[in-house]
Amino acid sequence: PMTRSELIIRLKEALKDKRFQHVLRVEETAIKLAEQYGVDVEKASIAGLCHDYAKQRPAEDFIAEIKKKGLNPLLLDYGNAIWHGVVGAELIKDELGIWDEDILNAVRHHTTGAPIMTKLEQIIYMADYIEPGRDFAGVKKARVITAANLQAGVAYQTKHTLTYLIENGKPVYPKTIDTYNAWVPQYE
Ligand code: DGI
Ligand code: FE
Ligand code: FE
Ligand code: FE
Repeated sequence: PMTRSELIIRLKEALKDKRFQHVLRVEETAIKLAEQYGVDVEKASIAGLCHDYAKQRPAEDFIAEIKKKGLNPLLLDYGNAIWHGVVGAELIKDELGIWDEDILNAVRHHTTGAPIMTKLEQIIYMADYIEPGRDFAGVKKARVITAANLQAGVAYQTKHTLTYLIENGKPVYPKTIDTYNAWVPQYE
């Protein structure tokens, strides 16, 4: 398997510097949350590093992968925002040789969340949202809530992201709504 430093080299090649710096901060945040919440720190590190591996790939790469792997054709109605996690996980498997399904599911669900998420998946979902470079109204509150209760953090992000999508007239991927229904009424 690939070492952390080999993975870093591949990520530097795949990403612009701004995005590369973001993944380093997501890794650091994910490691801290993993230590706090009793999750495998090694998996948190690798998932944090590779969660946006496919972010800068052209649409044609994702469309080819959706067809090659027989993924849900509904994906074709969306774009990079949805593809880079769900389809990106397949590219990570093919190109980086990372086959650990816990890590791949954390990548798959890092943008939309999912109704059922392991603690590792919750950690990557939250680390991406609250890493120290993030600066939006509500990020401080998101950090405080996540430090106190991981599930409440997931609910907070899910509610705010869905609100943002609706206020801006963006298409909502069905899984994003499923995540809302599973987390917000129960954990907010
Ligand atoms: O890749 P990052 O920028 O680090 O973060 P991300 O993968 O969490 O992507 C965040 C963006 O994805 C954010 O602008 C909201 C958007 N997003 C989340 N759920 C949906 C969505 N966009 C659409 N169109 N539909 C969704 O359901
Ligand atoms: Fe992302
Ligand atoms: Fe995110
Ligand atoms: Fe990210």
